[in-house]
Amino acid sequence: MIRLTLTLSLLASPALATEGALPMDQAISLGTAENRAWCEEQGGTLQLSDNPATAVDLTSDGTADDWIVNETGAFCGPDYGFLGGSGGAMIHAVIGNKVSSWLGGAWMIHDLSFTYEGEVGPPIRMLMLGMHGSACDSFGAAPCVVTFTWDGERLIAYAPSGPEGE
Ligand SMILES: [Ca+2]
Repeated sequence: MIRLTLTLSLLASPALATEGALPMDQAISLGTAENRAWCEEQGGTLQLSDNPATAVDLTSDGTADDWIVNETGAFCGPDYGFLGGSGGAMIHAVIGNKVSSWLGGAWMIHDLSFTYEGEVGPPIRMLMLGMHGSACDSFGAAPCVVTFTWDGERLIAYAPSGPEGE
């Protein structure tokens, strides 16, 4: 029954266009606002890597008007140093004016289709983040991938279950 409900809700999900998509510079500014302000409080200036933003389609509306802004290599200069650590650096998904942020080491986008009773459902766009093991209720170096999908209003994740899969 759960499978059927999931399948029906997936089939009924419309592809929603992103309203108010931002140009790259504004997406970078919005995504990095918190660390930029923090760095300025330290007396520094946040410097980003050469290409911190990637245009992607996270909303499945067919338009790569959403952004992943990656702070890997971000530096609070001249004196404070690099941001990030063993858990990676801040990765921001900017969809319109909505920012979702995580500490992560890597990201990728993948489409997944479920098959039910021999029929392949429509693809679901997934943002996959490689994160610190603590995000998966494990130790730091443990493999930990958390997947997010756009529900029309926000990016949602499947909540990790307990270690026994309960
Ligand atoms: Ca889009």
